Amino acid sequence: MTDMVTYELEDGIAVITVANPPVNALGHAVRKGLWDAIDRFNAEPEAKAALILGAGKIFLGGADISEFGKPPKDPWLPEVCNHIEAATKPVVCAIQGAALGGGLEVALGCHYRVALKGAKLGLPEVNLGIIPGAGGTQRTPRVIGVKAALEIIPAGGTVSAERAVEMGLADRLATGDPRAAGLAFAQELVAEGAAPRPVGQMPCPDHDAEALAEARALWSKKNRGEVARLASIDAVEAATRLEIMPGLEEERRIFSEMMDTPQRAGLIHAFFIERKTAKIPEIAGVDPRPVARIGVIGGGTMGAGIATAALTRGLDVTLIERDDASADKARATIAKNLDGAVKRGKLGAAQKDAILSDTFRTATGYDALSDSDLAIEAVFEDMDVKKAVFAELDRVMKPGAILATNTSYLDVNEIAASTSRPADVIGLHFFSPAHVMKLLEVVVADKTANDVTATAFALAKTLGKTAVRAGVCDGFIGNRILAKYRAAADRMVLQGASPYQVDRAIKAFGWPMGPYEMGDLAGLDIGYMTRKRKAATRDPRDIVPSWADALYDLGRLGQKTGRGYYIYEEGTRGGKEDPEVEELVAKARAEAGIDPRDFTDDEIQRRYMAALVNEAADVVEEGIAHRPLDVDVTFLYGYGFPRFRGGPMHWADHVGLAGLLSDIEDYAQEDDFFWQPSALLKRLVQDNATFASLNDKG
Ligand code: T1G
Repeated sequence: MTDMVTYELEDGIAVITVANPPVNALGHAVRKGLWDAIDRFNAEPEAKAALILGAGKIFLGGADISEFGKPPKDPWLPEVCNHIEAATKPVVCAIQGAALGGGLEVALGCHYRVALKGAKLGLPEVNLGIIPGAGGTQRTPRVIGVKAALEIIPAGGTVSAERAVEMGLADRLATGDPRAAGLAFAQELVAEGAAPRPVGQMPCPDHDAEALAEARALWSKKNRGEVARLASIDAVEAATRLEIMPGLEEERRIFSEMMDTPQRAGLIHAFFIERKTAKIPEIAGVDPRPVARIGVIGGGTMGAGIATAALTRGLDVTLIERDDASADKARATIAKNLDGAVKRGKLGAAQKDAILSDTFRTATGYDALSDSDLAIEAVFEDMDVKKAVFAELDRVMKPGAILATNTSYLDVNEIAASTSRPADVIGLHFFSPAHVMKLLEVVVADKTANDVTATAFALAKTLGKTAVRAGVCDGFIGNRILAKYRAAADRMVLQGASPYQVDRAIKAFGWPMGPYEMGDLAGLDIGYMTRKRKAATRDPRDIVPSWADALYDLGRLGQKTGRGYYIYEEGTRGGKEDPEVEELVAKARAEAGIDPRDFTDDEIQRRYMAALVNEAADVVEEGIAHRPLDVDVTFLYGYGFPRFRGGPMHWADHVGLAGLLSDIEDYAQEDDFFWQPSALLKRLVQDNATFASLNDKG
């Protein structure tokens, strides 16, 4: 055994416990320990059955992802599972908290399984760009059938302990201590003379052609572009025609194929970086201020969304509106949001009622916030309006309370300076809908105290969001970069690409929408207002998409008016291309004296991404984003960047920074105003370095 796997005999049961905090990952030492423990169990006549346990809050969290990409060391996990299964006496496991990936595969190598209430059992491998590689695709369908296995494996999903027992994935449901539950079950099995029940020896599951076809159809559309989900279906199908050993070989073949894909690298990068954004020096070891009661100022879409996010996570919310009618409207919006959470199974109906009667209230006077721990305003995006709100907050809120703004671009330093307590002021930039989108940009102003920043990150965790630290600039991280690649798209349209071709090419790259569909969704008035706001300081060499202003003048604001770049008809999904838009673009080209040229989809993707990465490099260079990984997380969680590509900076490393820089230098030949190669990008190329090399920055 190793010190990560202990073996003790208790009343004839060999209790084998894995202890590898924090998640009992099945690293080499654990695998070796399990292998040796089973050898000892087989050789020990006093041991009539074995019980495998995971110490701490979860059973086994899966293979050790940090070992991926390194040469695997014997014994491999599939062999450990086979070794457990081949034990000469019954092996039981007790699952608390989670049995995920290899963790569930170890459980399936056992002969019997008891699941503790609250435990999650699942095979999330496809979320990492691989497939279950230790028997999961072969044993799961043998135990629960192909249809049920396809409910879990290509989805990378989990099932509850109750559902696992219903499906037959676990034999028993228990409560309390996993060791006691496991021992009781093991003793029962010994008493009834139960024999080992190797899953691998169960017959091949029926070839459910319909379920396989349905799964293939579903996963060809969902998570578009990801290969592992479809490959996992092939592995499940193999179980219907191959005995266990050839089936395990086929699974290993497909697993190894997936391990070599850039998607695996991208998805694992995404897995690790989402846990790193909170690891920044300024809050290391800093205690957050307690936040139990918050105030929200403004009950529009954003304010109501923020209030909903806080309420569903147990916070007490007082929402301030200017009058009773607006307050009632906000309450109705929040009630509707809560209904959605109930429908999605995220909230119980009784919880919703309790929220609306107990922890949520509205008021029309700021004095109602006198005992709030934090207030966040989501009022009209105008500096004077914001300053007036902050003056009131400054007047009424208790010492130590935090004053936050949800502004998406205004200068948080200027807002802070308008109060008597700039150290307590911070930006909390939510993304709409605020109760759904995971990203929260924590905008740290010059005078923001570190414990206020720490409180913002703690609040994000409470709200189930992923926080990214951002510095103060126009648009912070995401919107500043968005403005750049959005402008690159407009330049391509002016040069000859159709907006519709741009959208198609960008969706083919893996984005959920192209820039023009996105504009129609968000509302073309937003872009119009931004252009007007920047008009006074616009460089004369810059271009303005006059066709976009024309659409605004025509009242074509996108989906909300039934027409924008696309025509939206009742009852039809998506929009239809609009020849009138093409005419507006042609007019703009003529006015600019441009003879339109063709673009390939590849060039559209390259230019769009080059603009994104180049601006992102500046954002990192200026310290607006702490590291490239913070840009990756921003785009994965706030802008729908395809997760299998790991984030824009990971993608840039993958395609090669030198090639990107060379493209940008070529583009600069035609337009050295818009295309200015980032100093950081040039430095990295010169040093033959990558963005990843900057991610370990403390
Ligand atoms: N390997 C290595 N490190 C892991 C890990 C893993 N499997 N899971 C978590 N960590 C780290 C994580 O990075 C963080 O590190 C710390 O543990 C706490 O994590 C052959 C090949 C288990 C539900 O996909 O879903 O098995 O930031 O904050 O909220 O078929 O972690 O502290 O330095 O998330 O309590 C399949 C992934 C692997 C499970 C616990 N398994 N992990 O949540 O803690 S592939 C997974 C989770 C596989 C086999 C294949 C969650 C959790 P740090 P945490 P948590």
